[in-house]
Amino acid sequence: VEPSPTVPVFTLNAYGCQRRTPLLHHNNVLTDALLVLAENAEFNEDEGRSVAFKRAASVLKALPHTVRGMEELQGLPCLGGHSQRVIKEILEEGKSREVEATLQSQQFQAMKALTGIFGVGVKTADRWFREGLRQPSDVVDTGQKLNHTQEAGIRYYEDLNTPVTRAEADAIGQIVEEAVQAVLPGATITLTGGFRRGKPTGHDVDFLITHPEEGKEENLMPKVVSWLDDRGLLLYQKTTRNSYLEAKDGPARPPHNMDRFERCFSIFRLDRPHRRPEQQPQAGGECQAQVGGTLLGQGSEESRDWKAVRVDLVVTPASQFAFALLGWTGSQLFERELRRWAVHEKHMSLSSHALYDSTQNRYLRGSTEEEIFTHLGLEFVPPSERNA
Ligand code: DGT
Ligand code: MG
Repeated sequence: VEPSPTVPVFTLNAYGCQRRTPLLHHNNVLTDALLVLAENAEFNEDEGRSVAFKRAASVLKALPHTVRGMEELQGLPCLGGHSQRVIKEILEEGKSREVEATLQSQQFQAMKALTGIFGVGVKTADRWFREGLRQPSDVVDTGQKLNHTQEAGIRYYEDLNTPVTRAEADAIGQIVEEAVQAVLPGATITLTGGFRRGKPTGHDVDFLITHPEEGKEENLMPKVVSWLDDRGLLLYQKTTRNSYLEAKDGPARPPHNMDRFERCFSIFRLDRPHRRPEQQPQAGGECQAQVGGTLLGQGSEESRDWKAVRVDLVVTPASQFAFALLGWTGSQLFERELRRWAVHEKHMSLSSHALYDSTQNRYLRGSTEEEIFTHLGLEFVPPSERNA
């Protein structure tokens, strides 16, 4: 069908990393709906379907106008038949029956609540759902066997499901900065993840730690963690060593896109700022983390003067910093699209460590994100436009 001349035809590139996707866009009604279906597909372990809905939503996020009719979608990439049916129904009826039914479904609601527990993935949540569990309190009441991560996830459930604000992220940044300077002067920390893309809130706070002199960063993580732990600032932490030496398949091809940096998954105990100075605890005065008496339930809001916040710390050698920065800034879909572009369009393999060119059989250096985009033959996309 020829596009009618009165319809503004707007075209977009096919890969999310070729487009600029701002945080605020014009099609939230449509993208929210498609992302519900994407999440539901994830709960059903249908990754292909989930990615298809996410790609469709991402295209709508990059449009400079609000979509009002199906004819405006002509020529746009990544809009499969299912996504188009959902969009059409919303444009015509105001809502999609499939999306409404999903939101109302017991399975979706339970999976959302159960995967909302830190340390609980889709597989565990699904097993619990089949056993009749619907919410975190059911997990406690039925005495499910939990690992340490999940125990922390249950204990701090409410806090960890309350968005982290930018102010809280900055407060955590000051603490991490102090810790890093204390154990390795000259090391630097960089806020990445959603906050670097300009998001006002996040589910966690992501930091990269490096030192300009290659090698100086080795064994830094245990020292940073001890410094924080000694001051009672960590409610939970799990550190994984770097594992480049064990790698047999080269740094650009880590399995399952998991990277091999020294990494610490943690939960910080962040003091709430809205107290009078005389109520502040003495520095270092409280060494033990306060833990709620019962497993589930953190006491009333007023009784606590701190908040549990998820923080990811990653230590990277200087030579890999730009790759790590690009890899950790996200969005998740933007990252996925970058890797897909690299493989399918450039015969390259991109990770948070390196970029390998299979045509030239060599690694390509990159000391800035801009250089990496150039190697990939892509126009540079600033972090604030990577909200694919
Ligand atoms: P948020 O925290 O939900 O507000 O949103 P983001 O965008 O900060 O998402 P997050 O914190 O899950 O991850 C930040 C970025 O880091 C994400 O785009 C993908 C990347 N990332 C997460 N986990 C890993 C990992 O294990 N390895 C690598 N290489 N990248 C990861
Ligand atoms: Mg994050």
